[in-house]
Amino acid sequence: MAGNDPQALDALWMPFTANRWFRATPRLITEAAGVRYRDADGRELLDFASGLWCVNAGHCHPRIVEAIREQAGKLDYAMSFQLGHPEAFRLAERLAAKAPDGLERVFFCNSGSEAVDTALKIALAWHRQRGHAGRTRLVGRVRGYHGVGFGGISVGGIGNNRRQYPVQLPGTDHLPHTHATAQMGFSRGQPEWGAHLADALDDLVALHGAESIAAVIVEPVAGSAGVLVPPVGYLERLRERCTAHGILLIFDEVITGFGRIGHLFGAQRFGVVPDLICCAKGLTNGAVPMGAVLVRDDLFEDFMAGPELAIELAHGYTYSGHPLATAAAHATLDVYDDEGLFEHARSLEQQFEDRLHGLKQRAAISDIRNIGLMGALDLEPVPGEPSRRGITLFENAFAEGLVVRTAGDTLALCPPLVTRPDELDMMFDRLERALVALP
Ligand code: PXG
Ligand code: PLP
Repeated sequence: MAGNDPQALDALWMPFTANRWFRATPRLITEAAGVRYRDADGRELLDFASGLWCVNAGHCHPRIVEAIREQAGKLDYAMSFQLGHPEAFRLAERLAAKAPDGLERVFFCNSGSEAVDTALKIALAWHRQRGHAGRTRLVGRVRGYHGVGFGGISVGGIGNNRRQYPVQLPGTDHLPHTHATAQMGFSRGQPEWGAHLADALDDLVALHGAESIAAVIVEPVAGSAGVLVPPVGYLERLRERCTAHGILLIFDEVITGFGRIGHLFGAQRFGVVPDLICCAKGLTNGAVPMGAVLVRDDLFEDFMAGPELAIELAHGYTYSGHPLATAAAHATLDVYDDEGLFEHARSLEQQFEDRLHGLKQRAAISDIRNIGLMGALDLEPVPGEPSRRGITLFENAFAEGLVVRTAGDTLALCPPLVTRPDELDMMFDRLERALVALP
């Protein structure tokens, strides 16, 4: 009978997982601390995926754990519409103070997908508010990942995530992605080639008219599609073309935020300021779900023009600025600052790059890419069996005591920012053994 067998794995429909494969060889994690997991068999595993790109300060950081505990006993929940609690306001102030200049308003939600939905809605509503109701088109990018809401998959550019859902947002377009192995294979950091790909926005403008386009959304570094690093000058050019056409630029920094590439936001690393930033994941170190959208101050001000008692933006979540998430975020930001984790991430970058590119001869690898503490490699697929090598690598790595993230035949690596140099070497040593054992 359902519910009585403690070993039963039947009822849970797992997200983005081959459910039958998992049930055949279940891997269950029961504890974690720092850069390590412990599984149900008591084995220790190094986490080379930072959870899913979110546990930047390491698992179960004592200060974050304590902050959540304390908050849970003090204020569990307060109405998020028409009431507030002080710590959410203080968190917004902290984020605004650290964000690129001008991004001074913060809207809270519970995930990256919700952050994307929120940003797209703000973009549409802002143009309408300004009398440009015809600006309805939303532009994403091929191979972009923006979560799994209908908005996010519509501007997203990963075919597998869209194909099953025949009804999506109308009026979306996609810029080309920036990856070209012939021009940038095995590049370290930003490739030199490809800035001109941003000019594809001009083609969309020529086709539809700038007056029909509301926003462009891109990840500064595409994460889920396998760490596609922006070419030198590309983001600058995209910023410049958006400004010229009156189109809002949204950076989806759900992965690139909170130190993953050595700064609070990718915007700061690349020196390019968008009009809105989506973030989540590392905001709370993955300990409690939370997302946020940072918005240019004058956009917010434009919404404040109507009647005093009218709701300016008809949008919000039951759990916007949830007290537990807020407490986790404050403690996480404290840890990033007090432990100097973004500086530490920058200090690890060279070792990470050298070891990553040192894998080239270890297996049939067609490309390797990296920036900050994000890296990826593409395995040559087994002919006729896509994903076979990727899955086998995941299993081999697990057997070696290492958790990695594979998607298809692409391996993505992102160590927690707290990883020590000797631990990073240990992660790569285990990965090398897992690669050498591939078919
Ligand atoms: N935008 C970006 C850029 C993301 O990377 C989302 C939005 C959605 O966030 P939520 O919190 O709704 O999942 C993401 C999430 C992977 C992987 O291994 C990446 C994500 C999530 C899970 C796995 O590539 N990115
Ligand atoms: N569905 C129903 C029936 C609801 O009442 C609500 C919120 O009140 C939602 C969905 C949205 O939930 P959330 O605010 O947690 O996103």
